[in-house]
Amino acid sequence: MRSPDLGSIKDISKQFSREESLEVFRKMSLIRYFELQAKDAFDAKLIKMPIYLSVGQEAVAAALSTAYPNPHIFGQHRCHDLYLAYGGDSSELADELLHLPSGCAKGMGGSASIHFYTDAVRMHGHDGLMGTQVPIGVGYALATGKKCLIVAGDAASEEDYVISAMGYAAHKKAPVLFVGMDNNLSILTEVKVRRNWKMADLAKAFGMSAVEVADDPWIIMHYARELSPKLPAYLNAQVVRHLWHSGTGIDSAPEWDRYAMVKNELQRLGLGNEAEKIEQEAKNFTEKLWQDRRKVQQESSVLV
Ligand SMILES: Cc1ncc(C[n+]2csc(CCOP(=O)(O)OP(=O)(O)O)c2C)c(N)n1
Ligand SMILES: [Mg+2]
Repeated sequence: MRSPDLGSIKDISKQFSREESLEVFRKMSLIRYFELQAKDAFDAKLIKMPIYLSVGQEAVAAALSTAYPNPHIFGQHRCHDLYLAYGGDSSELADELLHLPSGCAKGMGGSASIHFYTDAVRMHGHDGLMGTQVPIGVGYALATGKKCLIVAGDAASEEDYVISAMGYAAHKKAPVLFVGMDNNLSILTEVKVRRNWKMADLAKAFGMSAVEVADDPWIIMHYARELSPKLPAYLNAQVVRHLWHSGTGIDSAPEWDRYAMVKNELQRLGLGNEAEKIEQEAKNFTEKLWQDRRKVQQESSVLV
């Protein structure tokens, strides 16, 4: 069953410092407003490749980057959220989407295949085939012994090679936190049409610790910390995709808007003014960033 309250714990937000709560909201705001600017650029036909936006799904990446720091990251096609939350360069992501050679994948990867690898942010690019990041990430974790974060959508998780890789990771104790970014959709097909089992149950059957919760960032932080010493482990997060699978359209009102809910909660915690300031800063920052990068694109020859 889907619910914005799934797995909620009363007053969980009060267990986190004011700095952590505001840090998560800062990252959510960066993602939300960066993505809305990317949407504008796409609508203005400045982006010629398919785009997979994270609008609505911001909270999980923001919370993970705070509570599960510095992993090797293996994401999939919808991954602007992970990239921005973990500190990927926002200018290089805008350039990537605008096909500029200064993009994080030299303008050749586009939205689905962003790659950003530095000592601080270790995000491995995706090849566009659903779920391949899972066996690749498991192999990486086992070969290097390094802590990994592997994120897969509710549909990608159904691929046979994903399930077998998870079973192997459990057997060999790979240092991986698996996160199911579960927006209930494979393009337009809901989970209940596709299967009668849950990823968290499957992970448990393999012997992993596993939870299924909604995308409340305080809950995600709580479980990310609880699961970290027990890797491999699995966290299924119910999220809401506000825009089309690919592109910028809207089919219907979202099931919930976690961004607005987090703002309300910050108000309840007495952090309303700080939150407003953070939101305004994110709006200003991303607007200026995209204006600048669009100008660079205009002056280049990439769209000729
Ligand atoms: C192996 C493979 N099969 C089909 C596709 C086409 N395809 C791309 S994304 C997608 C749905 C992905 O759903 P999910 O993993 O839940 O991620 P979401 O887009 O919902 O974030 C499909 C069917 C593909 N890219 N790769
Ligand atoms: Mg999905």
